[in-house]
Amino acid sequence: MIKNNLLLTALFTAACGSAFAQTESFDLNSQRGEKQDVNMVPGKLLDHHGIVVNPTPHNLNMDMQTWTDLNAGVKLIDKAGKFTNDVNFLKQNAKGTPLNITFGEKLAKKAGLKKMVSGAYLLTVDKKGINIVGYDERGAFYALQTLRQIVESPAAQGKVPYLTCNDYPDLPLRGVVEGFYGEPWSHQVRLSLIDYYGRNKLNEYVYGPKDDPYHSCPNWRLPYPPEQAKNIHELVEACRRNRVDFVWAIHPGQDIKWNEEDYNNLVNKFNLMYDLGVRSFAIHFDDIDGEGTNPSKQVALVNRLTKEFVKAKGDVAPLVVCPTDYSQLWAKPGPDGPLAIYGNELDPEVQVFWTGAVVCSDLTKETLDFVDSRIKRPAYYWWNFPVTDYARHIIMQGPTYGLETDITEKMTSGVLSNPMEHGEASKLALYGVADYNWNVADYNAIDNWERGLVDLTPEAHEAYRTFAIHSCDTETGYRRAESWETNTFRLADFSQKAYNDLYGEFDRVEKTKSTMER
Ligand code: LOG
Repeated sequence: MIKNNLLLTALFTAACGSAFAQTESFDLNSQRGEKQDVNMVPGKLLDHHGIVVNPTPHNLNMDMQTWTDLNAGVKLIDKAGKFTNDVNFLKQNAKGTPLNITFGEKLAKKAGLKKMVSGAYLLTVDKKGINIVGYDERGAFYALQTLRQIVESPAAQGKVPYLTCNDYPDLPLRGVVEGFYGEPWSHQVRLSLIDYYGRNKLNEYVYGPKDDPYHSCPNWRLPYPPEQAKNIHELVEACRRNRVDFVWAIHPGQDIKWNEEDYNNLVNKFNLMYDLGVRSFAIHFDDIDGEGTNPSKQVALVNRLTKEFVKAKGDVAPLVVCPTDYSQLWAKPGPDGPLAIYGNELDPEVQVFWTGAVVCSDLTKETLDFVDSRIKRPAYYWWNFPVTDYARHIIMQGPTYGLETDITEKMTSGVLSNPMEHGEASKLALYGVADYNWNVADYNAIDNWERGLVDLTPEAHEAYRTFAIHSCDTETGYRRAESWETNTFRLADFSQKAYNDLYGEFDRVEKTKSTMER
């Protein structure tokens, strides 16, 4: 489905800021509307002294005078036997530096972890060797990611300074929703992205490509064909290796009937996915019209599934739901409105998505206040960035910004980015999403972007930067700062210097492609 028609209606709606109720005969464009003002990118480039870790850790203290050389290898002491495959960035050697990995709430308390949450860890390097205590298995895995990034940093080259890092995530749910219209990601791209999530401490991947017919209409009731089923099982396994929760989403709302038959169809499909290894599920009621939009029926369905499927299975995570009123643009605000029905009736364990003031919008306290007070829980922020299904000729490469830095887990359970159909090209934006979610107050958009460019293309980051800085804005929709270092001029203001500078930049742009391909 192409989404970039009728933008005028959407722009008009956004400009007027008026609530826009869903129309009788459903038209997706009636739900369009994005932020139109372009702000400066916040933050500034920092000097990391050659040690780069993403997401930015809390409490990383390094003694740059004293180093342990790991080039001779480490002696892994892994009582739980969970991390053999995660330390292959280091040589193993029975006589090497001890690398001791443990995890668990009790040990974490004893070790003095600063925050008792999933993903928290304490990493120390001293004369005794390397010691890792995770709050949970995920936390210990994250400590290894921090260690790997330090060891691989330009200033380290296989060595690690004495350090302590008492680190934890600010927001509990950090990740990606493959939730765009257009060509779903290939299996290979998904696998590459899942590794990238693990490396950057993202912990959730919601699978919900709008144009997968087995996720949405017409085939949501049917099993996946064998080849696709096998691939989904592989994604679940890849997520497990990366300590990422794979959430399989269903989008049944356009033709669901609120009867026993369709309830059973849904449970049956969930069971098929359960058999492929899926242990987390979401139900998306976005972008639909007709019967399926009924909020009381949606809530009753999710509550019944919680009782009869999630709780009955015992090893399935609480459900996630995207209401039809997922944006302030048309959400009915009243005490009997759909969000209030969610707040009053929906099982308190269920997570609820929200896209903000409009469809593609900044994360603000204001919009979280609006939604949280109605749904009576912290919203799960579905951030429509860097998605470009409404502007498909654009490859969004700009800094990840538009996220207020005084947000806490009491206001949102986390930011879930909806990327472009170009999965690899979305990694730069996700580098920022991961950083923001982990360490909200220290988030520095420009610095993150500069680091991300180097991380993704160490050999060609200058060329990538030239391409990226000129490929940020969507031109319509969610506007983004672009080309902010390039000065254009009127002929009347011509000077040789201004001309040379501009010409130089055009020259660099022209060479970008060949440099990057090399
Ligand atoms: C869709 C989403 C799409 C996005 C951006 C949500 C919850 N749903 O207007 O699938 O990728 O806009 O175009 C959407 O955002 N609806």
